[in-house]
Amino acid sequence: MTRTIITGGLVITASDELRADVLIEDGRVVAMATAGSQQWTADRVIDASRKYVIPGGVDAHTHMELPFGGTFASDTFETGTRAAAWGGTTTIVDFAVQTPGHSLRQGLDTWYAKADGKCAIDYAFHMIVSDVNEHSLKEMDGLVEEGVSSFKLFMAYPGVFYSDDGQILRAMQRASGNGGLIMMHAENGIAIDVLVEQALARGETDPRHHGEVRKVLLEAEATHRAIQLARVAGSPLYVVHVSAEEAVAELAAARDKGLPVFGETCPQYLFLSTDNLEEPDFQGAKYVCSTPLRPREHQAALWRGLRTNDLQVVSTDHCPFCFRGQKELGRGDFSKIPNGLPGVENRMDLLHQAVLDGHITRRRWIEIACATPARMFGLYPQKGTIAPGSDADIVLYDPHAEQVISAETHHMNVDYSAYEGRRITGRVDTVLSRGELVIDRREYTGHAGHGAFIPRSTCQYL
Ligand code: DUC
Ligand code: ZN
Ligand code: ZN
Repeated sequence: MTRTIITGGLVITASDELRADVLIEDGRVVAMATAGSQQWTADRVIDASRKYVIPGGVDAHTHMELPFGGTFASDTFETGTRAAAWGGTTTIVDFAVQTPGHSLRQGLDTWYAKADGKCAIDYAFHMIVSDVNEHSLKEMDGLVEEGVSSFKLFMAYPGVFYSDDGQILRAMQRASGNGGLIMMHAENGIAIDVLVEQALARGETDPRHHGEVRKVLLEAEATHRAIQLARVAGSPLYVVHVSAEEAVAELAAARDKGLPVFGETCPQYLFLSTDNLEEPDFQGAKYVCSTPLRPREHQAALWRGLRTNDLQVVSTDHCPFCFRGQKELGRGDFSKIPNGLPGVENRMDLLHQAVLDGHITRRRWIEIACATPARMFGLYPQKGTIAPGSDADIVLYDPHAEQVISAETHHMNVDYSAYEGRRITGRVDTVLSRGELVIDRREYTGHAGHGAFIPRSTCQYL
């Protein structure tokens, strides 16, 4: 039996802040006590004075090695989970993909194989359903039993991931019966594709046009439609990567009616804007993702939504493509730029900066980045908190350290940073995953294969 004590830090969870010592045995938290009040013996004592002791981050939206636009997201499960650990995230929920014409089983098995033996931290899966048919609907039940209890559908990307309203309704009906949670990419992709074609015909080929054709109204319309379809089906709904004020308003109206509707936003929508998409010399391609970045006025509504709980989760939608060789596929045609931004390493730090900037409180930081994603996706209290019985996924966070985010120093396998040059106060110092040191005072001590697949229960808000 290995015993570790973390002493003298400020333990912050979604509900409490207290000076406490934390006792870990065999990978789990077994006790907490007022700092210095117990004479525990241990094999290892970790001094957390002047540091926060926080739950490891739970990033509920990543795409390691996602095939997209003729290429693959550049982080593997090995590089991406190592970078996540560097950034204080100890669990990711990645998206397994069903390829049209194939079963959910085949898609999920491909993702198990990609991740097996590669991960530095624990991981779980959602399932992207891109071919809703009698067989895949039946398969959803088995996946919920297996611990893959959430299903992403797309109202965007016709011909790739897209489902029509009838398919969406059927999947929602199935989820309402089996306890699954439907996650929605809410953009009207049929209308967007018309606008893309028209923009290209006018010679509008630069990255900024990606933001212009993917209109706020088409996000708001799809969000509204997804909510109504979920009501008809009697299913809960989780809208991913919410970027527009008008989409937040749709979620808020639904929640005011008491509907089981949830919303996630991402750091890129909180910290970046169409100003980035407009950067010259094709640099805007670095910021092409969908939903797209919005004019900066939308940021206030997103922060407000996070404070009022109209938005509950901040995940990254980490989907990195290198500028050289990948984003460049879209030179001369913005619709060929692979969609996605890197960020799995930056989320906890950016949100800590948001605490200092007065957008959210410290406990809300932990709630939106750790506790709520764990509850939303059936991982709590194993993940997302520090409490007796929880996995010892713990971050020692130095709230006073200064850092400048840069591709020169980050650990993600991508040749640029979306936050290049941004000054952050606060930095991860030490990371434990199930009691094992993965980062020890800014040294990587983890290894591929430590991370385990974690089967999930169903959404814990229902
Ligand atoms: N959006 C992205 O930006 N990348 C991958 C898929 C998605 O929906
Ligand atoms: Zn999406
Ligand atoms: Zn995504």
